[in-house]
Amino acid sequence: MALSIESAQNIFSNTQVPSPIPATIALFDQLGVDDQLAYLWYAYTEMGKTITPAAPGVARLQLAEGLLNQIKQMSQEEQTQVMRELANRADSPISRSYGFFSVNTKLAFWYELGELMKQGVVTPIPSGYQMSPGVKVVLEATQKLDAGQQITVLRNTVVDMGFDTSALGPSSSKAAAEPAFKRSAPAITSVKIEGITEPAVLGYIEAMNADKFDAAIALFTTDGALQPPFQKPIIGHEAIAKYMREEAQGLNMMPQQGICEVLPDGSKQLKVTGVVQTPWFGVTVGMNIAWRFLINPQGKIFFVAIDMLASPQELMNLRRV
Ligand code: 45D
Repeated sequence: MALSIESAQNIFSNTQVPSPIPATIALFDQLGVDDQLAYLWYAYTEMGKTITPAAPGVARLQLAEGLLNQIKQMSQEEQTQVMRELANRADSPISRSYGFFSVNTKLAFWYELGELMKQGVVTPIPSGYQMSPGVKVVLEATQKLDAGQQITVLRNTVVDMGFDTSALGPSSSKAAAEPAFKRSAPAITSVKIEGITEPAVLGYIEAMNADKFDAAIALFTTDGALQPPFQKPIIGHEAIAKYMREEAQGLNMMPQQGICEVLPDGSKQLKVTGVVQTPWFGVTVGMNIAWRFLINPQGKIFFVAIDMLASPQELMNLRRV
């Protein structure tokens, strides 16, 4: 029987629990634009403290420099207006340029803007702003999340800002090469996962922990797919490679345990749980995640989904039913 991505998406579906992350983002989406910016500012002043200062990197900040310089020259009212346009996903020149940034360049742009706010060069919250009760509701919902979930909410809101350029095709100016993240610690070279001996899975983690994306992709079937948290599957070597270069650099993957089941046709489904660290926060924030792999009878990865766990208890949830 041929494997299908649709059926692969449903492996171990009985162990999936609704995530509080989209629920929190849904509350955020209901806020007015000034309330959204205020919520993000309060949330960021709490969580942003542990961002690794070197993470944005000089090369990446250069990609955002043009926009940041324009904003620095503006009056306070104009600065506030730009931030509203970004949050509203408006079709304005700055919001369009931002929309073409990669995920990490968007984060670096806001990181630097935050620094400029601390220096008093850029205005944080509109003058005369009055907080509505809804902001408190979203902040309280956010406080109930673990640290890894909180930074995911922050990341996803930043990614969603700016004009949606996906329908416009690639940027007219030559797409900038994605700068590298510096690894602070040497890559973990021999991976051990309790309950797992599958070479494709161990090889995948080892390659990803060294940013060897070509080696990781060689483990996939040509029609293989990778499904990031809260996203649709990314299909085929080229698309997965592009995604990994933009979003999977510098990650520390620490899988802990897993289960493997052999299916009648010789393919295998595996679920592995563990912790992932992003180069933005280093060792200070761990994200509890699960990988769900479908390996074909020839030992190649046909599908892998990465899911954020709803709670740390889910790390141990490897039962089948
Ligand atoms: O003034 O196996 C605001 C894959 C506005 C690959 C701001 C993966 C107001 C395959 C915006 C708030 C990648 C899928 C200022 C595995 C304001 C694979 C500034 C998983 C100043 C395992 C805000 C990887 C700022 C995972 C600067 C799960 C916010 C990766 C910065 C997860 C926020 C990574 C940052 C995450 C958030 C990174 C830097 C969640 C970073 C989050």
